[in-house]
Amino acid sequence: MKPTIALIDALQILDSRGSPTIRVFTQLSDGSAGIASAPSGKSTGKAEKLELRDRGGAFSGRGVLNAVENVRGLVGRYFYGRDASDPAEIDRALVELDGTADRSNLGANAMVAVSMAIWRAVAQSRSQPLWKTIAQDWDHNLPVPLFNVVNGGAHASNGLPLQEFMLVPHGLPTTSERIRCGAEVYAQLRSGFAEAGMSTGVGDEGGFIFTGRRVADAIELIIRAIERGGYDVGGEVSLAIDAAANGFRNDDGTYSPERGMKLTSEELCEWWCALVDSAPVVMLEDPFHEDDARGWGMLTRRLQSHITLVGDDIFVTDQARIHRAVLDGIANAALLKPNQIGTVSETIDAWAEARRGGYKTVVSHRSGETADTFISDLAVGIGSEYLKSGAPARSERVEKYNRLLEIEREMVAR
Ligand code: 2PG
Ligand code: MG
Repeated sequence: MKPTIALIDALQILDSRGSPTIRVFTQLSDGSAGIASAPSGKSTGKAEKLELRDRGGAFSGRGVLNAVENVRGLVGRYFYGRDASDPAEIDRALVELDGTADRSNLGANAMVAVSMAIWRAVAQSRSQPLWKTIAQDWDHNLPVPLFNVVNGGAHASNGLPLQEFMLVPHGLPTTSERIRCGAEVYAQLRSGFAEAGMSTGVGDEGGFIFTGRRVADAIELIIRAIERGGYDVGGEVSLAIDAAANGFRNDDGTYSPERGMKLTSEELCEWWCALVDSAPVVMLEDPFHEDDARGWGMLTRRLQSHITLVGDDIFVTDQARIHRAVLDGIANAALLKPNQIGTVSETIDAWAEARRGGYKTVVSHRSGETADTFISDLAVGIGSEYLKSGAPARSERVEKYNRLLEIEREMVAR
C-alpha cells in the first residue's frame, strides 16, 4: 500500500545566531517520519524567495509563529491523506498551494522545512539513505568540502569586506582525508592568529576574524597554516573566496574590496585577475554585485578557463536565472541553497539547469544554521562537485561534514 501523509506539524526553534526559525515534523501512514529545520541567510540576494517573519512582537519581530501556524493549519490540512510516494509531486503541490511568485503566502522558510521533512520521511519509508532517495542518474562522487576559515563581510565585525576565505582540499582523495585536512589546517590557523596577536574568536560560520587590512595578508596567514599542517599548497589544498560583493559596492557603483579602496568594475576585474595570479585561489564566488552583469561578464571571459566562478546572489538557486546566465556567459558554476528557492525539487531543477549548461555546482549552508544535515545528502544525491558548510568547527557546521563521513561509509556498504 502506498504511504500517505498522516501528519505535518511545526515548531518555532532557534538557529545558530539565536534567531527564530521553523522546524517541521512529518509522519506517513506507514509510520515513517521526517524532521527538518530551515536555515537563514544574512547576505541575501534581492531575488531570494521570502522568509515569512512575524514582524511585530517577540524577538524584535523576527519570530516565525505565523509560518508555524500556516504549516500546522493550512498545509497540514491540505496534505492530510495525500499519496506520499513521490516527494517531487508534493513539492509541486506545495508551490501551488502557496500560489505566489515570491512565496510570501507560506514563506520559503516554512516551505523548505516542509519539503525537506517530507523527503526525509519518504526516504525512511523506502528504507533508503536520504541521498539515495534524492539520487539523480549520476555517478556519486562525494563533494569536496569547502571550509570557511576566515570570516568577514556581513558575518563578522572586523571591517574585512570580503566575506569568506575557504580551504579547498581538492587534491585529497577521500572525505575522511579532506575533513582531517580541514581540521588540521584550522588548528594551525588558530595558532597563526594567536601568534599574530589577533583574537581567535570566530564569526557566524566559525572562521577566525581577521583584523588586519589587506586581503593578501589574510591569504598569507592561511597559506602558512596549510604549510604548517604539512599539506601541499596548490597541489592538495587551494583557496576559495566568497566575496559577497553586494556587501562592498558603493552607491556610486564603485567597489571597496579593502578598506580605503575604490575601484570601478574594470579595476575590480583587474584586481581579481592579479589576486588569482598571485595566490592559489581556484574559486571565486560573487566577485561582483548581483546587478553588475557587465563586471561578471568581463571576469568570466578572463578567468573561466582557469578557475571556478560561482554565482550565488545573482542566481539565487533559480533555474531561469541560471539558464539566462549560461546564455549570457556569466560564471561557470552555481551555488545551490534550497531555502533561496523554497523546495528540494526546485533546487534539483536548478542543479539540472546548471549541469545542462556545463556549470559546476556548490551546495551551500546559510550563515544562520541548525543541526539539520539535509544539504549533505542533497550534495551527494545530485553529484554536486562541492559542499560548503563553514568552518570545520561549531556543531551546526561540522554536523554537515560528519554526515558526509557517514555517507562515505554507507557508500562502501552499498
Ligand atoms: C553565502 C552564505 C553562506 P548567507 O553568501 O554564500 O555562506 O551567506 O547565508 O549569509 O547568505
Ligand atoms: Mg555567497
